[in-house]
Amino acid sequence: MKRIIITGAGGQIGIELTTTLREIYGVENVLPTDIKEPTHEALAGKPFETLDVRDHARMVEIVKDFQPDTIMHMAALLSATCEKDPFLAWDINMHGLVNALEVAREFKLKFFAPSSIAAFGDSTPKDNTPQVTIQRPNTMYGVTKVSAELLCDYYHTKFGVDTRGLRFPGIISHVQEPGGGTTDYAVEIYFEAIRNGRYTSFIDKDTYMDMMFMDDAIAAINKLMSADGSKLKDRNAFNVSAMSIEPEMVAAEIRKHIPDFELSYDVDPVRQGIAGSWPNQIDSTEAREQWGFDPQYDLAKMTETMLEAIKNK
Ligand code: AKB
Repeated sequence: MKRIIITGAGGQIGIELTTTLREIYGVENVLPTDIKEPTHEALAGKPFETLDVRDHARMVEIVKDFQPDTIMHMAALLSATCEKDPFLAWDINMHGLVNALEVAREFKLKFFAPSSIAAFGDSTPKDNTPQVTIQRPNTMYGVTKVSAELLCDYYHTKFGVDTRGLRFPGIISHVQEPGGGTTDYAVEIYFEAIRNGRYTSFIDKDTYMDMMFMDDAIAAINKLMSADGSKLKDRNAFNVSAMSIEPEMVAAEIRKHIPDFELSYDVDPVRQGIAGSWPNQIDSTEAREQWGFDPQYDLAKMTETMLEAIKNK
């Protein structure tokens, strides 16, 4: 039986990860934690602990009490938020990660942490971006993500911690809207399409970025975590993506359901700059070959699912 602690469980991925893992392993075997008390109905009223991931002593206390075999470290600030306060970003993203890795080492826990397409930079090949390639990001978020990938590999080779990780693209979901990310436009556009029939994008047309529907992201985490470790050539920083899209493509797909949907632009130079430094399309071959990554949602299926779910909220 698995027992899993999740940090940053109140975030966009954390909420749905908690729900899915609880369905698989039972409510009492999955402990969500977050710096803030839960507000989302999926977490409210069930076992939960507040945790600032920078507080190592508190993390140890929770682990000693809950006795998990796995820690999933989801707590991090996203790209645009990191640029607003780079020092705080380093503190939360790196200090939190080291604490979680240390706990995994001390208590022999299996470990998961997400990386991001932000771990690439301007000098990375933009198309069909390989898993192993030039990584010189020029954002604080990207710097913390490359450092995290390296640190997770280090804890595996040096201390034998079973660290695993995925380089996520933008994750699209209807359960919880994300906050502070560059790919957030691709979530907001669906909510605004249903609420107002129009959307003003902060990301410019023809800006291609990788994306994935939440169900595929959660399935990918579970698949990687249950893969036979002896068969994995890599542990961390697997490229995973289901589609490469730009705003006009999303709008065209939405118009198949809402014909008079209007898309306009008011480009945010900070987030546009970040998007421009990321790949257009990453290559997920290693994930497919090493542990069977197999996303089920393309843009059409994702759009239909998003609009239907938001309409029924
Ligand atoms: C962001 O936009 O910051 C995130 C990411 C791609 O890591 N969604």
